[in-house]
Formats: sequence, C-alpha cells, structure tokens
Amino acid sequence: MPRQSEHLPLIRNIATLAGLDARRKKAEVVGDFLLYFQSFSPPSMSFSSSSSSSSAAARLAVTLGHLAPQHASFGTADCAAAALTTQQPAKGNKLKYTHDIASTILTREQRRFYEDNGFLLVKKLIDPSVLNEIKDHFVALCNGEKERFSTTTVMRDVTLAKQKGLKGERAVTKVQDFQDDPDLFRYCQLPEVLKYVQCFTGPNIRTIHTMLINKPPDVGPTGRHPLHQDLVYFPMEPANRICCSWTAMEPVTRANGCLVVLPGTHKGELLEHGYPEWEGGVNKAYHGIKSAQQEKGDLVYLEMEPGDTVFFHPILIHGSGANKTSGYRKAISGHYASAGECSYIDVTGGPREELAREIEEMAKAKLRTDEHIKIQDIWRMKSRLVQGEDVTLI
Ligand SMILES: O=C(O)CCC(=O)C(=O)O
Repeated sequence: MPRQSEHLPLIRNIATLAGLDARRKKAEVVGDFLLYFQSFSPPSMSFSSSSSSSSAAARLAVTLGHLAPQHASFGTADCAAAALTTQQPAKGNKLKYTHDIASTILTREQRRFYEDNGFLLVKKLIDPSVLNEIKDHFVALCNGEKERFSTTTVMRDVTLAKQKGLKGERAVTKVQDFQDDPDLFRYCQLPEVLKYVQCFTGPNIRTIHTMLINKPPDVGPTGRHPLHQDLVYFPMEPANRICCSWTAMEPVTRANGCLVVLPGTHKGELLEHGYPEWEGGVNKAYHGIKSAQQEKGDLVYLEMEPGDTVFFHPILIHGSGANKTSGYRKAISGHYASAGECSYIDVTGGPREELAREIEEMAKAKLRTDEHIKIQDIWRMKSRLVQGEDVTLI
C-alpha cells in the first residue's frame, strides 16, 4: 500500500474542487489520477541522420567547449571561446537567460554558453556514491521492497507493458513525482545542484517536476524520447526563470540513449506539440514537436559519466535515443521554477492548451467527476519549495 503524502491539505483542496466523495481516501485518488498524465512512454524517433560537415564541425566545437571543466584551464578556456564564436555571435548580447546571481557562481564562459546555447553541462557535479544510494532506493521500489508514496508514480514503457514476467528495474522505465519521497527527493535538495539552479531561477526555488528515468535493455524503438520542449507541460511563466537539472546515474552514451539537444533553440518560441505517428504505440500525454524532423541536423549528443549534470532551459528542444545495449541507462532530473518571479498562467489558446486539456480530461475520467480540475492545481500539488521563500508561485 503506498504511503500517503505530506501534502494532504492541498490534496484535500483539489479533491474538494473535483467534488470527490468525502469518504474516499483523497491521497490515493489523487495519486491515481496523476498516474494518467505521468504515464510518459517514449515514442520513437531516429537521431541517426547525418548532417553537413560544416554543422558537424560547429557541433564538435560547441561540444568541446561545453565539456570544458567548470574552471577551465587556459587550453580548455580557449576551446570554449572558440566554440562560442563558432556557435553564436555572442558579443553585445544582453544576458537574459541567466539570473544576476549567476555572475557570482558561473565563470564568464559558462554564463555565456548558457545564454547562447540554452544548456550547461557541469562534469562530476555529484558524488557517484550519493547517486548509488538513490539508485538502490529506486531498485528497492521497483522490487516492491520499499513502500512508495501515493503521489509517486511508477511507470512502464508501452513495449514493456505488453510483456509478461518482467520484474524489478527490468520492468520500470520511470518513477515520477517523488516530491514526498525523501530518499529520491534528496537529489533536488543537493546544495551542489541548487547552487547552479539558482543561476537560472534566482534564489527562491520550487521544484515543479521530478523524474528518475530508467532505460532497461531490450525495450526497442519505444525506448526513444521524441524531441520536445518541457515548457509545453508547465502552466507557468516566465520561461527564463525555469530550468531542468538532469544527472547521469550511469555512463550515458549514444548507444544507450543519451540526451540530445538542439543548441540555441531556447531563444525560439514554444512550438506545437502532438502525438507522433509512430509504430509501437505512444503512451498518454507523450507529445513531441510536430516540426522536429526538419531540425535534426543540429543535434548535439550529450554523452555523460555518472555525476555529470546538465542544466537546461525549458524551451530548449531535446530528446533521447533508445538503449541498444545490454545494460541500463538511468538519469535523475528535477525541474525548478522561481518562487519569486514565476506565476501560473492561463494556457488557453496557446501550444500548451491541447496537452493541458487532455491532462484535465484524464484526471476527470479517472476521478469519475464532471467537475473541472484546473491544470494549475495539478501542478500546484506537485511543486515544493527547496530554497528561499514563496512569493509568487503559490
Ligand atoms: O531522460 C531521458 O531520456 C529524456 C528525458 C526528457 O527529455 C524529459 O523527460 O523531458
């Protein structure tokens, strides 16, 4: 039986909004409807297409610069500078994707890199022993040896869901919304993570979304994650004060489905998303960018070691490939928003509406109610203050 959330008062409010029978166990019901919109299963997309040699050279320069150590030596700083010159004409650009606090934490090159590219990779940020403890907890949850909180959702890839007899971490592709689980949520509270997160959100920080993504072997094409922009899920603004931290828990390579990004796309608009028309099935609420096929030439593959962490902007186009190896690929991520500058918005009429309405409808169906449950309330329930104070995001 899952453990109940600490957030019962808020859950009760939402349950009341939904007109639930007061005799029902609210936490369990809300946990159930979360399962609908959390049932992300990666549809397929091939990232193997080749691009022109000039863009390949640019990508290499970007990657080399980007992978430079945090406090770059003379040689690597040169490399980073070359990458920046190659990638974008950065001079004179106003700094708008990083918070002012970044000037005391990031190197000039790191800050410029994020401004120009929309992501920043920090190598060896987290001690692998911490990640191993988190991994052990995840495996114990998968094996049913640890109780899960009612608000946490355990999910299977659509391919795995059709297979019988799979057990443990072999069968689970994601554990999501672990804000109430201290053994997993400790990742989002790590000082070394928040030190960087505040460079993008500012000092008051709320987590808005949490995931541990597992790619077991032999999943097949549905193990891929379509190119998308995370903002399509978030009913809050401004986007520049939202960011994701994504940490490799195991060596992450092109062969086992590393993260891929399209540098600079954070400067664009939130694009139309929808279900890809792919074989093998697509799970509920797993949307990809409709125009993604045209953009594939500029992809950068982020191969990472355990503890390496990439921070990225919610409009940055990204996805991941299938795991074609016999091992696992695990990563843990948090999404954070400024609790001092972000506020909930009405998503009617924009690219977020379709997904928001779909999520709301799924929640209504699951709760067997005709009452409307606002997308903002669903996200309110998921978020948790991790640094500073609540000013706007309440
Ligand atoms: O970890 C992955 O494979 C991709 C995760 C991702 O892009 C997401 O959940 O937004």
